[in-house]
Amino acid sequence: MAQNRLRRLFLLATLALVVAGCSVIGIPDSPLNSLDPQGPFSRRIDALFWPVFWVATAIFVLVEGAVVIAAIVFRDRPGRPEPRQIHGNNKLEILWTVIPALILASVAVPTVRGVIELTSCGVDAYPVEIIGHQWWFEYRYPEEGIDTATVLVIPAGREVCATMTSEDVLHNYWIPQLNGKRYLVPGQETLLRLQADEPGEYRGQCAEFCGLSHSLMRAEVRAVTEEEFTAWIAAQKEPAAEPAAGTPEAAGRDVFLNRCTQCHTIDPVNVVVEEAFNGPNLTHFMDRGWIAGGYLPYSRENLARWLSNPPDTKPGSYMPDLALTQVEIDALTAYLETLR
Ligand code: HEC
Ligand SMILES: [Cu+2]
Repeated sequence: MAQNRLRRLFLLATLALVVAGCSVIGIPDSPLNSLDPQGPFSRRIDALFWPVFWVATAIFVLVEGAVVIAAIVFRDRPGRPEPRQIHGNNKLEILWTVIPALILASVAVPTVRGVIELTSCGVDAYPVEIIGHQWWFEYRYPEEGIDTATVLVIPAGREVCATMTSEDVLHNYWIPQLNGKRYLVPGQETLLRLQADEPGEYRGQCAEFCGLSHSLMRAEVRAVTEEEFTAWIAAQKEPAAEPAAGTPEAAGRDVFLNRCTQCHTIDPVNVVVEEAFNGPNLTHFMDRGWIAGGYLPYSRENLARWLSNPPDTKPGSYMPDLALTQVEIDALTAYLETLR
């Protein structure tokens, strides 16, 4: 008796957990809601998902209902004769082969059409490149020569065509409100169409397990108006401002020159030769509002935490603990904050 009650409680608790996992709506730090489309490509998926979901639900209710009714109506009772057997009834066998085949075909046609539509970009789409790294996303704007990270800035209302690849292992780019997920494959190129109806911030997450800090590999698409986009492009093309001699910012630039140039570019201070474990381009670091692949929001405390021991904050991070002193961290912070 007590054991039964315990088992029931355990089942209920498990169910509650599962359901809680699905309810991302309204929880501040989990805006990965694929049931809230904010652009034509996610809407295309949504428009396929709901009819299929309701057809599947109707079939489930019909089939399970028939099983339950059959089990109750035809259950064994003392003295009851065996119910009529229908095994080998050709008419029935054909019927329940043809009906599911028709249902599957009617789902398959729009699905295949949708897959084809979602995997080739429109001719006028704005081109960007997305490169996966353990554990951050790099973005390049080939028409502009811009190289940035974590936050992909796009013009709202316009299609963006991302050509994606990976520097190391499999990653997967997923902005639930804008499109489904798509792999980033080393040595191959995949395409992803992105479009947001309205300006806004759309959060994302690497959706393929890619090592220790996979869950901390986040992304964001920031859709802006056409005017803001033009201004953003112009600002990104500007080199970083040179700090005046003798200021804390200048001291920070010197620490950067001594300790960081192996992995990070700040135009016009240095240029890193492309290698496997480079870090993000820091020329306009402050524009992103995030640190370390969109995992920590920007704040002085978080930057100090990051610089003092990156792998402690983000397990396995390829930015090593450089044993920086507090003085160096303060100087770096002053300098990095000028990189807008
Ligand atoms: C051996 C290579 C390496 C060195 C040296 C290095 N970094 Fe990094 N850095 C990285 C990598 C890789 C990342 C991305 C880590 C991640 O998100 O998982 C990173 C991330 C960062 C970020 C976060 C950037 C963003 O947009 O998310 C900052 C800031 C940063 N590094 C500053 C520095 C500074 C300052 C120094 C010098 C004191 C430095 N790094 C030295 C490899 C390096
Ligand atoms: Cu990943």
